[in-house]
Amino acid sequence: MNTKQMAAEQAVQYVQDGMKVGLGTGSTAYWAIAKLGERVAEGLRITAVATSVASEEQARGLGIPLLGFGEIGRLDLTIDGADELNDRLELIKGGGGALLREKIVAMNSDRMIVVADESKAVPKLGRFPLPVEIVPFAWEWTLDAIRALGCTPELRKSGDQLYRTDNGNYIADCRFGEIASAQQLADALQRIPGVVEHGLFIGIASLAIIGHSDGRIEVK
Ligand code: ABF
Repeated sequence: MNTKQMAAEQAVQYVQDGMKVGLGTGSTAYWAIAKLGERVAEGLRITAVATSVASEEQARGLGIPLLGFGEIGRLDLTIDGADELNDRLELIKGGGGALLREKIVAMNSDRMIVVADESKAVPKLGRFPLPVEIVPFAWEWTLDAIRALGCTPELRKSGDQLYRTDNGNYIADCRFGEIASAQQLADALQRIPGVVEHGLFIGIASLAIIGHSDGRIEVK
């Protein structure tokens, strides 16, 4: 079993009968959905919403009952991956481009468990470029405003086209280097009008489950 699978399967132990569950996105969340599918086949009764089309299709294929956002109400638990996490359970997410949907789902959940392998755990956030979703209108000005916060932003590409999120927006990948205060940076980004959302998740994850290559599963 790989380290991502170890972490993801441990997280699924927190899912109880009757829960409403948010399904994350990415190669770690994939294993959580796979395990949930097994448990549903064994009789676990849950309902779920997904943060991406890929996760939705995986869940549907496994027979996990999916509901619309208007039907399910507040979620009990979301299990999702991250690109980086620190000891305060502050996260960088959005490497896969779904940060807005992931944040909406996580913030409508009573609990979010982040699952990751050991490579994602860092003392300080910022080695991974912070994804920031911005509207296409006047993107040059928005990029200037982000740059003024002390980073080198780069618009994400997909082949020779600019990458578009599921919401039709651009992603600026922002190299800040070590982020001294995630909260201050989040506040500053939120004040820029062209910024739709950023990949800093602060005060959202309540538990992190980290798989280590020596077989240890760390819970924090
Ligand atoms: C999602 O998938 C994203 O927020 C993050 O970018 C990515 C992590 O993927 P993986 O688990 O494949 O590293 O959770």
